[in-house]
Amino acid sequence: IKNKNSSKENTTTKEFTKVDRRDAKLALAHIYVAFIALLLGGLAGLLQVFVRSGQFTLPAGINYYQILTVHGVLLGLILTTYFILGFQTAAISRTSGPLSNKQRTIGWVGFWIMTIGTAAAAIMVLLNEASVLYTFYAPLQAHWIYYLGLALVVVGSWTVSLSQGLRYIQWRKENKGKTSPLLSFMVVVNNLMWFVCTLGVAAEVLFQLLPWSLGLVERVDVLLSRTLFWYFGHALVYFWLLPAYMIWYTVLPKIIGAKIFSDSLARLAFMLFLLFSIPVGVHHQLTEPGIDGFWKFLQVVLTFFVVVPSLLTAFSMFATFEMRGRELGGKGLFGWFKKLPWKDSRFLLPFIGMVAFIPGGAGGIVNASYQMNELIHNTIWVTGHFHLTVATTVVLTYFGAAFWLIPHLTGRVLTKKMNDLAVTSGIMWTVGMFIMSSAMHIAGLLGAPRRSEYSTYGGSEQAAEWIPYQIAQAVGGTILFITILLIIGIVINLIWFAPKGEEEFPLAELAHGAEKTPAILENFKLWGVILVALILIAYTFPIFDIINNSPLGSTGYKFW
Ligand code: HAS
Ligand code: CU
Repeated sequence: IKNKNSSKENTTTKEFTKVDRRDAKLALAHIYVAFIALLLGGLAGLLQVFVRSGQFTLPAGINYYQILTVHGVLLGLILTTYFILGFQTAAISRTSGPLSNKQRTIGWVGFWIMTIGTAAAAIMVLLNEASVLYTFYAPLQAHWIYYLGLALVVVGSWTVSLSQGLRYIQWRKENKGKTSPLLSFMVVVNNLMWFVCTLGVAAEVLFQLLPWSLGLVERVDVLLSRTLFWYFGHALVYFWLLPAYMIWYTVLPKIIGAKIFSDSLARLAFMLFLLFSIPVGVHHQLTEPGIDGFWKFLQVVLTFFVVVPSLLTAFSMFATFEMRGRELGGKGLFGWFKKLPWKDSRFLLPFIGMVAFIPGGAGGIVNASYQMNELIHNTIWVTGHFHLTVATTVVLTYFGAAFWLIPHLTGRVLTKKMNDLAVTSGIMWTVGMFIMSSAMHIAGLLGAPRRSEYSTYGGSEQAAEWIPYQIAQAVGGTILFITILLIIGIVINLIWFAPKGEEEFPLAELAHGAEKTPAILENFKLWGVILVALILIAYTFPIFDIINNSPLGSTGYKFW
């Protein structure tokens, strides 16, 4: 019987449940690179915690800052960007439909530009010509090929995003007046945010770092370069987070047998991220001289705005879980909690990620509060913060998704045995990260610096206090590395050895009776104008001031 009241406008007319083999290849290529980066970046992390424990010295003249660069670049930039673009390609193909040949070719061109850039940057780091960490702060100066390589990664990522955007535009042309598929919409918002924020780092690399490292100019304006970097850098962390939110909003409800709580709320949250992710970068520069207090204040206020969509997300996820648990007969205040599918790795890993985001997000609010930032800035507390946010919330969600996405793309299935191993990996990750990240937070409050090699600081009493926490970090880090090996094992199974079959790309429907999505949420022109206005308000004066009041700038330094 047809339900006359079902809100047809809100549902996609066509379902693309069967994977398109050619799109699957493109998505998988990205995911392979992501997991290679996980293995190598994880190994670098293991070496780092060993060095910082004071019990180990790196062999063969390898330098601590070299492996720290490998770790940050491979995990923070390469693993994330490749996984995101691979996942998004699959998501677009699943919700808007298979890419056209032209769109797919654009995707492949982007993939190869990124990969050539990654290889170029990696070679420079391995040659010890670029031990400048993933933030590549001037006046530390790397070999120009390192900067060029990272620039190619950015240009390649634009190209891959373009192929996704073109498919979305095609959908909208073919389905005039209809609300676009939620997941496709989210992909496009994330790509737009990425494009606008990467303009900052592209300008930094192109106009400042490349001419300077090539010797065309002698000096670089350090404050300007850092400001352009953080214009990009804060939105970067949301570029990592939004794919996790895509999975929370559209995939998790399906896995637990529920529907999407509200399409409009999810779209609104994404639009708010688009608006407020960029004009907040100065909260990474609160201790820097040369930016007027008023602009720091304004960007701190905007930072508190960008917390709102995360709180919206927390609320609607909680509501989805509770409603489903009660539907299954959960009684009392917390009875519903027991009804959730705890043994399903596709649910458990992202769920642990959500729980980790409660202290992770709270730590972010501490960081953004000017007075408290004075205490924690440049301490290892910050490292603890981002190991909860990106290295737990985000990557546990990615892992949970990889366990259905990879077999979906390779035409295999996640067996019960692999699922159980995946659950174990989630628990081990939680234990390892809890130990490591708690130790980092506490040591940070005791004043331990971040980004620094082991040192007793000439036998100082304060530094002696940090050592037990550094040993705890080594214990946590070791558990994490063992977990990475287990995860790589599962991934290898899913690529080559799991039984053939059809693993679904789980995608929830909208709850019945949900309100119609207001068309204004898809009005990219309107939001674009507001976005540009916010960026101009938050950045014009500070950048004008910086350029006008800058001293000569700095020559390059190579300390390693
Ligand atoms: Fe951050 C530094 C502020 C979020 C990553 N951050 C960093 C760095 C990284 C990073 C990598 O203002 C270091 C960069 C560097 O190398 O220097 N951060 C924030 C704020 C937020 C925030 C206000 N950060 C993130 C996310 C990241 C990330 C997300 C990666 C993915 N961060 C800062 C600041 C600094 C900083 C300063 C500079 C510090 C300095 O001085 O250097 C907010 O977006 C957080 C909002 C989130 C919440 C939590 C909502 C909770 C949810 C969970 C729902 C759970 C459910 C389950 C439903 C308020 C959504 C519940 C079930 C149960 C049973 C309980
Ligand atoms: Cu930030």
